[in-house]
Amino acid sequence: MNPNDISPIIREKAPLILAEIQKAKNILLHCHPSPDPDSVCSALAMRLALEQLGKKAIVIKGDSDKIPEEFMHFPGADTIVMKNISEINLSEFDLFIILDSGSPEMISYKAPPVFPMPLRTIVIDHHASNKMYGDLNLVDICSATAFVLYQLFVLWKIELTHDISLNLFIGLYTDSGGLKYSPADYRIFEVAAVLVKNSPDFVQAIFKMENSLHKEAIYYEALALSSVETFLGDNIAIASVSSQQLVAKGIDVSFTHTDIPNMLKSVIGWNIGMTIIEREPGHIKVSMRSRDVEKFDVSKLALALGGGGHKAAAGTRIMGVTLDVAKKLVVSKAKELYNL
Ligand SMILES: [Mn+2]
Repeated sequence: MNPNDISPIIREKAPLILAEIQKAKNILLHCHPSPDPDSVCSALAMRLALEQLGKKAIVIKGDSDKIPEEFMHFPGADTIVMKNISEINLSEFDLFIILDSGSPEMISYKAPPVFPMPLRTIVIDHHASNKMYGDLNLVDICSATAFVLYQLFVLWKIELTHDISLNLFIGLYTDSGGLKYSPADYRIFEVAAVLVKNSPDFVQAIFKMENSLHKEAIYYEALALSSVETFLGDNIAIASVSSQQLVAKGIDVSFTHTDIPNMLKSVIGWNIGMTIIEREPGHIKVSMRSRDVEKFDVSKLALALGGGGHKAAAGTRIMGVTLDVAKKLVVSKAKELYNL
């Protein structure tokens, strides 16, 4: 990547973040609830970079019961500490680098930490909806947190080892939908080229991740796809699954993170694809994808419902209501927001 192509905001914040790191002794990193590869790989790559800077850092698993099995081959995944933020002693740390998390609920929705926290906090993210809640915030709206980290590491002169490169590549590749989601540009291909040169086993790593499905994931897809309903002149397609249905089929909620909203929005005329999943009674997770980000910016809908995300991909949680009530709420908000 040509040094001139590094984002101005990253160039501006890189020395400030490095100064905070140099002051710190023990650094905390986390995976966000329902972690995706960008969350896990960014945390792992940052931990390795911090080690090069002579710092002690740990990655905690966060809210999820466990890290998905298909992520456990990411370099360093075996070092993830199986704790949530409420289960660790924060006074043992002097810096918390919060990656890929637009709001405190993305650190933990079970027990969102209160800001300002007793330790220094740095937020590094790529979501437009980021609430800038850290002591220091670096938010560059781009393809992946891994892409922001790559630029920081170049500026900090971190050696892009195999393990750092593979983690960054997996984060960038997955969060950009295979280097194609908006706002993809030529820079991510240049960065991807450098990263895979340093980690030629990327093909096997991506294969392992994409081909480690459990049968429950397929059973879930069947349930979700057979539930599809359309609303507001077919503009919105919703797949919804209740916790009772999940339990009856023996499907753990960890199997509900699939690409159903994307599949739905790929249908001509279905401008927003959505899943509304009752993870457990009173806990509804909504994931949305848009096929027309100008007319149907889903980050607005997610924000109106207490969540956040990007124009093309966003989500929220709705607590304390039934699946039907949540569905009606989402549809009525969409009707209002998009004048349908
Ligand atoms: Mn991300």
